[in-house]
Amino acid sequence: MQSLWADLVHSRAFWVSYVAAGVDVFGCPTLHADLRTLESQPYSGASLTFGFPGGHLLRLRVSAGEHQLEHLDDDYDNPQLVGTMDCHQMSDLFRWDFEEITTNLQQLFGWWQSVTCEDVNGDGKPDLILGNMGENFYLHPDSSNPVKLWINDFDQNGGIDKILTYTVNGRDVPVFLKHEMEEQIPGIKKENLKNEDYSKKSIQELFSANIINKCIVKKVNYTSSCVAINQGNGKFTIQNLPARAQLSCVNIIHSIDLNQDGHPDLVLGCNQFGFQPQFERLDASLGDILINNGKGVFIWQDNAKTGLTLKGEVRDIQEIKSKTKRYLLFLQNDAYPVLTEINDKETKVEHETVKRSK
Ligand SMILES: [Ca+2]
Ligand SMILES: [Ca+2]
Ligand SMILES: [Ca+2]
Repeated sequence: MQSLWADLVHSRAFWVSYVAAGVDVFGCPTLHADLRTLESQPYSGASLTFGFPGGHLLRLRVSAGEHQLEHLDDDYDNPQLVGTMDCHQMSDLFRWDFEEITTNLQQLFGWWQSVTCEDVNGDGKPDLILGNMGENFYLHPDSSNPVKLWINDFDQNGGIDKILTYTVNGRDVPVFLKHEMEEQIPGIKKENLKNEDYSKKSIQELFSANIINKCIVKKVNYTSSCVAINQGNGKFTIQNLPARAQLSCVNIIHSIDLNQDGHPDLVLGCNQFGFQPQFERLDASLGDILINNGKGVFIWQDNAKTGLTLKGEVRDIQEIKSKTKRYLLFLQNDAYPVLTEINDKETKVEHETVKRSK
């Protein structure tokens, strides 16, 4: 997150960025930007940015100068502000002017981890590649069985709490067990509820209507990483990425024409380990390479072929060019960066761990 904002502050291309923002399932702020596209847009006046606080498409007019962005960077680090932030609040916070556009993405509430903009089918309209939690996570919400995050001061002790629920037979049932809930919301211990009774109750039965009605409720109904093909006029066709790319979350998407056939391909950085124990880790990806068939359909490449063996939590991918060669630098959480040389002919990369000199 820090590096992203550093990019925003130091890049004079911020007004052409694509931003996805929202609050993730654990209440953490999520904000993602793609700064590479629409570079020919003018500095001032209206510009385009897309935001996804659960599927909303926003048009952003940025009038803020660099000085203000530096100020915003400071603001963003304030946890009280970001804790319940959505894009409309961001608008106030950042003094950016968001205008909502009606699209068919508005029903697509994901655990969005990343977004990249690229015209993947070559029709001249920019499409969106959206990194999500994938299809291998502990919770499997869908459009009729959403996971919800309920935010309120449930025990009225002055501190904001959050409760995660999933849908069982149309009821919103807490994900966490009674003792786990009590750790977070000690006030509910006073209820003296038996484990057996607790396990049968929905959140609406555990708390009064007065509290429930005042909750901020965020929902997730879609976990696949996907490509949103832009049909124009706010209409997007959703294509899920291949099944093998759904085995882990997609933290970072790097668009690059790996095989030099004129069609943008994708390199995905994946994995997250920091979940609560019952959710286990998302660690099934070694880094994914997807080759574009020219129509925006991506074909997953076997790691034995691509040479990628990234076992860590990949957080960023940067392209580095020399006069004759192309490289990808993978940054992994709590691990050495990995530098790979792209072998254009074989869609293959050669690994080299970058170690700090002592
Ligand atoms: Ca397109
Ligand atoms: Ca509380
Ligand atoms: Ca290609």
